[in-house]
Amino acid sequence: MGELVRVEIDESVATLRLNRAPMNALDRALQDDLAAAAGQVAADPGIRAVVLYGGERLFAAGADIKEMAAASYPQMDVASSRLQGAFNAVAEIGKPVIAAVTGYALGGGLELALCADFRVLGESAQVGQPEILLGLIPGAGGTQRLPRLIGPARAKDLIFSGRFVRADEALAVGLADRVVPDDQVYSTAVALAARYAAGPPIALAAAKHAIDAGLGTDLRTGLEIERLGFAGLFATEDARTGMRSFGENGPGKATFSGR
Ligand code: CO8
Repeated sequence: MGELVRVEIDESVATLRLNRAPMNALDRALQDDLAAAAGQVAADPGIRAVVLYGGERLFAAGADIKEMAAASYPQMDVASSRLQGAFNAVAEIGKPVIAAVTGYALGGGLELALCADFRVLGESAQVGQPEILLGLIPGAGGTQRLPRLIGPARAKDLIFSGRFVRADEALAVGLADRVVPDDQVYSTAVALAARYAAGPPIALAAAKHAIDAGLGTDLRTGLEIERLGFAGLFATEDARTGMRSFGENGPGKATFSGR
């Protein structure tokens, strides 16, 4: 597997660790490694939750501006499609995914964190979509995933201004789910991941799919996605186990096999 995104597995939690000093700039090679790593953790039934991590110093400073600067329109048409494909592979991992954000998450770095289900930020983290300062707009999901998360007006403020947002503001607008001391970012994210990892994986995948696919559609279609997912779980051993355990031992005592 690639050196620019390491897959580190500890029991049922996998960490996708960005590893491109000094800024984890998301060049083409890192994007390819990211897509491969997302595919690996998605396909491995032993992995039940995932942490995205850029290391103790920073999450990622965005696309590699130096690589991007020379691109023509036709080249960027292909390159932006490849980057969105890699990010979509992360967003579509059918397991709980938590971004552990220290330092900067900017541009494509923030857009990668937006592909996670939750974001844990360190107290000195700063996030933003500074593409406008380059004469650009976000190209890896920022104009779509950010307004869905924090609302259109707040997203427009960040995208129009390019300003950096500190952790307390990120928490207030729902861009961060938890803010913790910098040295506890990774351990907090792993603990959160481990908690979700104990749940029934097929039901977790169905819940994530129903929410994410439902948000992209109208209410009636979303409700139908939910209904089909709900009914489908009656084909799983975990649903039998969960409901039987409730009858025998009360709520929240079941151990799930993942079948
Ligand atoms: N790309 C390439 N190199 C970078 C990047 C980057 N995104 N960010 C920093 N660097 C480089 C700097 O040029 C510098 O290199 P050198 O040492 O050779 O001069 C080195 O990293 C250290 O950077 P600084 O000296 O600037 O460090 P500071 O601590 O002063 O500042 C910042 C750190 C705040 C992160 C600052 O470097 C910065 O603002 N970086 C740019 C952030 C940015 O604009 N990100 C958005 C990029 S565009 C994007 O992500 C679009 C995504 C979709 C595109 C789809 C295309 C495929």
